[in-house]
Amino acid sequence: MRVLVFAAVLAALSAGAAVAAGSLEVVPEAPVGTTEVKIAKMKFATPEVRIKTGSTVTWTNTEALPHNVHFKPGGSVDKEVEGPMLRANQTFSVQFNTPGTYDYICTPHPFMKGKVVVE
Ligand SMILES: [Cu+2]
Repeated sequence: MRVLVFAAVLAALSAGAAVAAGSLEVVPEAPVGTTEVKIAKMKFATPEVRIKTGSTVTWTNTEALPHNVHFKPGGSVDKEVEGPMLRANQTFSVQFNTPGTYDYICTPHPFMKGKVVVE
């Protein structure tokens, strides 16, 4: 799944710099200054974070049970982004390029909810 996400990002990048960056962009590594959201006890420990446009959020699963981060179309989300299942201590990073409110869930545990407010 991780490979598929990267392939999609590479395909998007190779489509040309003239194409505007999407509102959500999966990035391969946690950049310096990223906003961190830990996943613990079947919850997103910081369920709402506020960031500046162009900033990155990195999720880290801190427990043995696998979780992911899944944005479904709606609200400010214009295309679905389903992150890979994260095992313990694995991370997933997304850069937000457009202001708005981005709600997300964990695919296998849809009661796990979070939101990124991009200002
Ligand atoms: Cu989960």
